[in-house]
Amino acid sequence: MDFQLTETAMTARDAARAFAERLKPLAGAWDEAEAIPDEFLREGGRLGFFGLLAPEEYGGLGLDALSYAVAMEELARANAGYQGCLSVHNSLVCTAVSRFGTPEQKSRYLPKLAAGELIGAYSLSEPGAGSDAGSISATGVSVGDDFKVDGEKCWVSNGGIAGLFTVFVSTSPASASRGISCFLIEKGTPGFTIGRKEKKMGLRASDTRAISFKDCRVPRSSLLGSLHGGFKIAMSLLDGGRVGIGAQAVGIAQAALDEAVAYAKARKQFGRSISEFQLIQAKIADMAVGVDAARLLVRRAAALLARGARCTKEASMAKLFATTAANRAVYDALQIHGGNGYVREFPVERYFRDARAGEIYEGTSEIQRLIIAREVLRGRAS
Ligand code: COS
Repeated sequence: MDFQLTETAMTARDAARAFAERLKPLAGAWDEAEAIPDEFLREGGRLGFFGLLAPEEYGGLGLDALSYAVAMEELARANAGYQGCLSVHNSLVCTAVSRFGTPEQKSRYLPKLAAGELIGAYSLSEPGAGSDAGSISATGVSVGDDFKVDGEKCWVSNGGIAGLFTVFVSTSPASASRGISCFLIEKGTPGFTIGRKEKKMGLRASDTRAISFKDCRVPRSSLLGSLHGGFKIAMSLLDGGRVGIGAQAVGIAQAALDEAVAYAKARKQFGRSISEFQLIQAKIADMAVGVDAARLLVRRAAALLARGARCTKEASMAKLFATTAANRAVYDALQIHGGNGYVREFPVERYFRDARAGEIYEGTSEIQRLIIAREVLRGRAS
């Protein structure tokens, strides 16, 4: 494995870092407001951040997965709520359309997605189908030239700001996960309702909704990929999505480490800086090891993805390790801050809340372990 970043990855990192410097001071206010101001969604679009993975011929930047992961880490280090919005849009929606879309679907959606004029959302989970994603009960029934979609979906990141949703429904309930199909459904389609906004613990700037469909007619042309082929689309997209969540965790962990180091050097107790105390140093050392190891696992999975190789095991390893390391890092960073870590004046309180989602969404840590164990037992080599 080459540990040197490519020119493209370094350019992506520097561009993301420059934008991140503007996003960082705004993160606390957006967390309080539980929203990203429209002007910053537009600005992200203008700068290309909504088209990171979309092919150049459709107006995107066509970044490889490694350069993308490096950019995602920088953005999450500054403002994880904003990065969470970009991660879902790029990894789960732009990639869905570019990999599985028909030429018509690509030309209809990708230029707008890449420009950030259309924001994407991914809708798989249901109130009764979380970890067991194959058990979804929303249905799509063929009626003439259309499909009639009915059912409830939840935990839809970007739900309140998206214009295009990848919606997974059962088109053959008797076939369970082998009877799931994916439809591209536009906001405003009659019978499609955007529901309540979730009051989340962290990543609060990112807009998460429940959505529902009642007698919602969508044309056959909105089917993404093959009929009943949706589960594999959902799973293979999540491989890439999990690399994005791993990168998010690395960014949050790095931010927590940065704050912990600065605070430990500045804070004086017992007549000296607390950074001189070995119990503080042990925490800083553990955080630094966690950040570096997580970054390496994320970049390995991203490098595999960039080569077009299947990276199910490596993506799950990266997500599992990075989100665990991030939660440990934010815990220690908060502890180093003492009482000041427990109030909103200092950003570690937000990092603590933001990091928690990583062990839950796009597959819990328990599901990542299950996936890793299955892949290892099947003898899939890295
Ligand atoms: N890429 C491509 N295909 C995949 C795949 C992947 N990463 N993972 C599974 N598949 C395929 C399998 O090869 C299998 O294909 P065949 O029908 O040809 O045999 C099919 O999909 C079914 O796979 P499997 O039998 O492993 O499915 P399970 O129902 O046992 O579920 C888990 C597997 C638990 C891993 C899956 O449900 C999962 O990831 N759950 C978590 C869902 C999640 O992350 N939700 C959050 C959504 S975003 S908030």
